[in-house]
Amino acid sequence: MRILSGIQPSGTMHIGNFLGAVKHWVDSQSPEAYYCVVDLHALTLEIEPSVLREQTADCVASLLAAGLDPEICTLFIQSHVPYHARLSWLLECVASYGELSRMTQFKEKAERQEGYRVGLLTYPVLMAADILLYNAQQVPVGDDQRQHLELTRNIAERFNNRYGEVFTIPEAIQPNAASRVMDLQEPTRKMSKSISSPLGSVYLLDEPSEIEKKIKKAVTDTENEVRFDWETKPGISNLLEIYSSFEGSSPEAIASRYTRYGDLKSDLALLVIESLAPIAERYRELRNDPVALEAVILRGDEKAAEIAGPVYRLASAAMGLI
Ligand code: ATP
Ligand code: LTN
Repeated sequence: MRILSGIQPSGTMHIGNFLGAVKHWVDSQSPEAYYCVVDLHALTLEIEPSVLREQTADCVASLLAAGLDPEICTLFIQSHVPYHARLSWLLECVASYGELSRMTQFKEKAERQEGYRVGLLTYPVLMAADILLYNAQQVPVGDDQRQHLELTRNIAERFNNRYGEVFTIPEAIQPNAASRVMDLQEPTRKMSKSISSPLGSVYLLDEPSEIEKKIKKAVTDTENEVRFDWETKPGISNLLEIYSSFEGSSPEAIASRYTRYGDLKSDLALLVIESLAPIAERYRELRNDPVALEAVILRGDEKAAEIAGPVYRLASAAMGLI
């Protein structure tokens, strides 16, 4: 089963990225799995070049620390494989302005800034190129990316109908629990790298004391009943879902073990601290060895280009480029 997924180096990885996507990358890694750090996507919002450089290396080290094994799967950097940007242009000439301007993520991010970049609008076309270049059948992503996956399918089908069967039609794969981890301070908004309140996100590399503080201060409600119910208790339901995803049992079963919010929060803090500690330790080792990181990336870039090159050439020839 060919798999592809991507993550932006737009900030430090949080438990939403980990539980919603990266944990599943690790579980489904195989020689048919391709994972990329999508640095071109990170340029759609303002980012300092030196910061992007650092965060790209941080992101690679975090993915390896979380359990990706470059002996098993392929880990590469999007901008190092030139076919992504090239296919994106071809697909921009297949996608319509109307469908791109209706994307929820575009509308939310564009609303937050004046004079937003054109790349913010065309972002999902580049994502479609990432996926279609590898003939991916499955794309493990969090819930927020479902709409982009649907658009990718539409673009691929339109291309195939107009120019001949070039692309595989992919499907989104989502985790059972925690496909949408919410901000701890605003549990009706997703936990996010680029838009976040200081206490709202738990990062993979947070110190234990910070993790404990953030979970203990998580916004709940004024009732005093531990119950899994997103409608009326988003704060508690978010904590239960995070718990469930780290522990493996259902949120309802976890809820039945607690009567007090304080006890639930203390146990969850311990569980998260214990689960993240080995990742943080491996991260520090890897991040201090830039030569080894570079070797992993170089090899991944080469393996990725071997797959992407022929697919790009098929697509460009089908459209009439000589
Ligand atoms: P940004 O805020 O900069 O858009 P992000 O935090 O949404 O970043 P991405 O790099 O865009 O992170 O996403 C990487 C993966 O993590 C995607 O598969 C996405 O669906 C998933 N993801 C992101 N946020 C969450 C979340 N709060 N809950 C579950 N999955 C998430
Ligand atoms: N848009 C995605 C990141 C992303 C991606 C991809 C995910 C870029 N290219 C290809 C899956 C497959 C996001 O998480 N915001």
